[in-house]
Amino acid sequence: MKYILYLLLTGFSASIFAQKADRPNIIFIMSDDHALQAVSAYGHEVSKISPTPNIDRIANEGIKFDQSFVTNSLCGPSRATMLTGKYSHKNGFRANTDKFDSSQQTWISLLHDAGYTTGVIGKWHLKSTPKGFDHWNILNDQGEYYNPDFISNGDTTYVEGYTTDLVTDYSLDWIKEQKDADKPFALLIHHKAPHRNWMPPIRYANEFDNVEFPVPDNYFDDYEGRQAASEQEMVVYKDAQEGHDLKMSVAVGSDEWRKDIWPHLFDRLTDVQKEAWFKAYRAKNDKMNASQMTEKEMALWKYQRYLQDYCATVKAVDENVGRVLDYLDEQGLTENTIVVYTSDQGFYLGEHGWFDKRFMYEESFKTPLVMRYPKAIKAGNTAQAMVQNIDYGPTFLDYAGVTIPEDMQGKSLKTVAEKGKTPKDWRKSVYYHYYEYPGFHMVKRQYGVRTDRYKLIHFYNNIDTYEFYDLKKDPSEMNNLIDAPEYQDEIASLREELARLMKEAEEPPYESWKNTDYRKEARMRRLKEKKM
Ligand code: SGN
Ligand code: CA
Repeated sequence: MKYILYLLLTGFSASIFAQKADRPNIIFIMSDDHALQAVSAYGHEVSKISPTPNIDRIANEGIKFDQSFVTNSLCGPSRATMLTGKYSHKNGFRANTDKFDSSQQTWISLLHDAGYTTGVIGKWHLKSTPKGFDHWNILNDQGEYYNPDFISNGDTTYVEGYTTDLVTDYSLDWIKEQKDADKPFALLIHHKAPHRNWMPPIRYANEFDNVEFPVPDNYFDDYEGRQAASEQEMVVYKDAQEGHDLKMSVAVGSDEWRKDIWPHLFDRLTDVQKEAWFKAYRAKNDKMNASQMTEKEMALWKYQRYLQDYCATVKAVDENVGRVLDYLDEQGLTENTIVVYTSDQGFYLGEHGWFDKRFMYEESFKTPLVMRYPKAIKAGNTAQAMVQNIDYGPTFLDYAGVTIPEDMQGKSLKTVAEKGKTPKDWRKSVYYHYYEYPGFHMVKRQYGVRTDRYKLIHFYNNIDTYEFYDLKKDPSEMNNLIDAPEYQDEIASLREELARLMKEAEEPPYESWKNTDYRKEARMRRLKEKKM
């Protein structure tokens, strides 16, 4: 008896408590398509008009990664990469048409096996059912901004409300259930916003009506010397739908939207929500319809409307990040919880005239990444090490004291996060590969390498062009210098570096994927599933 009491008072109880105290909780907040130009911690012009004080809090109380990249700038592929710590060709999810094999190893399932309680709430977009999670409550496919369907354990529930708020409500409820448990927890909070079609909550629908967003210098880019860039379909003033995307009404006095090929999304609003929506947009739409704009003026007007709506959805994301941080403070959980904020990729806010992502150019290749862990990470640091979304899994495993499997291709960010400095043996370049062509926005297939200063991209499949940029002299990537005599040595060494990276990543031979038909593969898969 005495012995049992002794065990209880010392070793046994201590080991349980030590276990929980030694292993941090993890809250991974990811939004969808959040450009770092719209995170004020990064200091860009847009975010000066539309600040994100709560996301900045994570940066100020932790570390901000200035050189944070994705491996494939698209939703599903990025999520699969994050979960597995592997490039798309290794985790099998190359394009949004793919289906994630969720029986494969993920950092979440490893943490689960190691005694963590795990959950995911919000956008999933990987087609297969989440595995390795004690709790999952996910949006249907892309998810809806208003009154979304949530799917949990096979049951679909229609929930009234604004999705960014709901995802947070559910997340806080779940954290509440975990906070006093003996086990640490890991929660993925995945927002739909600020993904297209940028529908703000009513409370912010007029938030940016009276400001002027600065127009990027290359908004009217002519794409000279860049064939792939000239053949996409993601120009704000050409390809954004006037109804669906820009919420423009047909005429003065009418609330009816112009072109919207997906009207079911707006139709989800209740009559009360619709009335409030029309009230918010009517006057500004009437003003637009009453004015006589030239083509150029209209293109600029569309840019303002795009940014107004985009930033209004961001404001709600930021506000909801604040709710999570406040809750951690209230519950005394801040100290022992790692909080990460990131996006599944970057996004164009009018640079090159665009919305959307996919290209290996900086705006969509980069993604915001801030991380806080008061126990181990000093406040206020900024990292210049090149990091990628393959690194997140290894980082969380490292912090949880779980062995990082050999086949994870990323590196733990623990040392970078804690020292702020780039370790001497850190990677000197990053590899990128985008596959989804043909597809939405018709961005060509491409792969490439980026060092701290240079970038080489090969566009392939139905095109065969190379682009080379000197990012120091040309940060907006307007001058393709692939034929410039003074850069030929640099280009040759970048080609070598690219080959080395592809070998290291165990990318199969070029000929084996150059012409893969991803859409056909998806059709075959669906057919097979139907037969089963
Ligand atoms: C939807 C969007 C596209 C977007 C893809 C992929 N159209 O199809 O603009 O590129 O998703 O985005 S929408 O009007 O239906 O929103 S991703 O983030 O899921 O990869
Ligand atoms: Ca996305």
